[in-house]
Amino acid sequence: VIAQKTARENGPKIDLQILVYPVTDGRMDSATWKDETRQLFLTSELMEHFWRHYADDEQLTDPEASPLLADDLKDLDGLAPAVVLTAEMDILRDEGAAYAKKLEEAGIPVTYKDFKRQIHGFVGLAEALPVGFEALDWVSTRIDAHLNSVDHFDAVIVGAGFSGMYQLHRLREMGLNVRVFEAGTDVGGTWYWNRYPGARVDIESVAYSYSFSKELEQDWVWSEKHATQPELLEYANHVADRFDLRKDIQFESKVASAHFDDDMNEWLVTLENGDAVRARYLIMASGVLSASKKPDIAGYDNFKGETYNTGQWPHDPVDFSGKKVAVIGTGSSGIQTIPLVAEQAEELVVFQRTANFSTPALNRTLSNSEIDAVKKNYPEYRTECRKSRLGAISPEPQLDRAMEATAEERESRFNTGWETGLLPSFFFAFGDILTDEKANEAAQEFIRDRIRGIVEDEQTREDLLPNTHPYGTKRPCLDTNYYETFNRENVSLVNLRRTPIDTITEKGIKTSDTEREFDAIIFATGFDAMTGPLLRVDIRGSKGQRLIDAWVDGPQSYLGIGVSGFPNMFTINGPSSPSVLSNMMVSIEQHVDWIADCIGWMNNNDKTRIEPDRSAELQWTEHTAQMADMTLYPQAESWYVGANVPGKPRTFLAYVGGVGVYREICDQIADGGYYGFEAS
Ligand code: NA7
Repeated sequence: VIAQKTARENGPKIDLQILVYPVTDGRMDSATWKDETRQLFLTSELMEHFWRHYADDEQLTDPEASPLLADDLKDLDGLAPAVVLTAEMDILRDEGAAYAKKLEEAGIPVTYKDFKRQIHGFVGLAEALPVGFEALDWVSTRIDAHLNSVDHFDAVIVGAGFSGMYQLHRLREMGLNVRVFEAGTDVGGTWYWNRYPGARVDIESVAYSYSFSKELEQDWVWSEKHATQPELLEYANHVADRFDLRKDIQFESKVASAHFDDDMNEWLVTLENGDAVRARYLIMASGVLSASKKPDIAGYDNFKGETYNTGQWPHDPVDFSGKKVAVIGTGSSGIQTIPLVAEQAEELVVFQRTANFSTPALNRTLSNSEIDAVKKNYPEYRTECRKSRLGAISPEPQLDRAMEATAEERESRFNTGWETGLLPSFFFAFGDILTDEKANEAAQEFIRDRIRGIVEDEQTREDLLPNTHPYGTKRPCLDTNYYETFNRENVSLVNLRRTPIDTITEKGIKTSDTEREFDAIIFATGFDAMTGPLLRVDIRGSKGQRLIDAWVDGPQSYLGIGVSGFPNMFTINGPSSPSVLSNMMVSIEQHVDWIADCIGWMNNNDKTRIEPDRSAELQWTEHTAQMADMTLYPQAESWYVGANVPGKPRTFLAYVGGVGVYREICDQIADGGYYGFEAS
């Protein structure tokens, strides 16, 4: 009544009205008023006694006693936003709900909550009925949200790598108001952080590029078969300039938490510096290999010399000339950087825990005629990539079984694979390399033979032979002179399976047999893949549930896009989507387009909340695991299963069914009205 009256009579400004099971209607005839089962604590008889104390018959229906009966709310200027709370088992429930509705219809911002199974007075009985505290929390959150009013966006995107950049572009084209938060000082994601010497993409550049803009596709010229990190970063910058993306990206802004607000159906996103915004949609474009892993090596902090992490390389070039350098780790990052560091350093010692399969990248500059040929056929080329298994179509995949071919045929195909210098060569040589142990063993032996033919020192050669896991079940690598580098005088290998690291010391690295001194140590020890970038943000979904708790036994997700209990959150390339098993650009574009279409559908259908239903999520999670179990992937201690992070639950983190099949499934789900999602 006071809120109305001040608005009507230009009285003091009321900022927010908080109505706790309010009395709004002197007619005393609502359904809950008359309901026998609700005569608890506050009965109709007692309430009528109160009414009569204040008002005579005529005053009962005066809006200054019964605010519900005012008929000028729409015309009132400056009526305060309202927070309305009712108790379900209260005789006043209906009139409180009716008033909330009336305010809303008059265009006043209202948050309304009916506390189920509660009686009148429950908030004041918090000591006896703890749900009262919940109600107090709810009210204080509402007050907080009102006082600390923050900027509102339709969507917040976390990360300005290739996925966040394109997602921003798509949503902005739809007319949405979007804010991107990026920890780095500029765009590029993976290619912004991984600046180590030798960093390159290992999918052909013409395929690892955006397809959404025909003009971009035609204008940009890739100089090499596999672009270097500087060229990829230049491409990211070009795209940011071309589509004027930076104006909606806030750099040096690391997201600390994202909490879902069930009443408003929106996310409160808070940065590490405490700044916050609200958004209807939260899109995690935070990458899959972006949470750099502090290696689990004793004495990590002891070393007094220079340390580098390939995943967080300095922006200024590092000069290793005349230095004694150690590299720990022989995954893609280590294998790419070792040959270049070896050329500079006085001495390089490589610490290898697991010998990995690597084949030559045979990188080269692209000729004009090659580039023209691709550009002429780009539409067909992109279509084929999207339909394929890996999102890349060179060389042509063969489907027959390796062990049904003659030994000569196998040798010939593997040989071609070795000589094409493309990552999928060995996967594509036969149809069963990743499903049949013997087929895989044949590929392994071929590669081991090649290594034997390159490495001169007998012990080093033996140590470099990968024999702990099937080919491809740890991410295979493409290299330039990796094995040849071990023939250099200044390079040596330490096999940590024979002489494990005891500790890092002030001066170097102590293995079980000796201590070596270094000027610099390069850690190429990998990432907390797939789930790390999501779980490093304090994400809390509906009813405050933490993502880290929901995923305590491993990630569960529907399509790798959404998580039950975390409404309006989308994960680009999330766990149980093809993601890391594919050409990331193809998968990124597919997810971004799907998410944009879904948000468009929500808006067109007046829906404000969407999340996967739990059964659809469980089915997809099980399907993902079953598909992986049909392959050799689970046999390796790889980051694909989380084995590289101590304590991480072991689950296969990607969808092996292929990007073409996966896209078809996602499209069918969307066409079927977002089957498996609950939208309201
Ligand atoms: P990876 O592929 O995870 O490689 C990390 C390497 O570091 C790998 O050889 C690990 O040996 C080694 N490592 C990790 N921890 C240790 C400790 N504590 N001691 C010794 N060695 C260790 O990461 P990358 O950055 O190379 O590549 C990641 C992906 O980026 C790559 O697959 C591409 O998709 C792009 P391990 O094999 O665990 O025995």
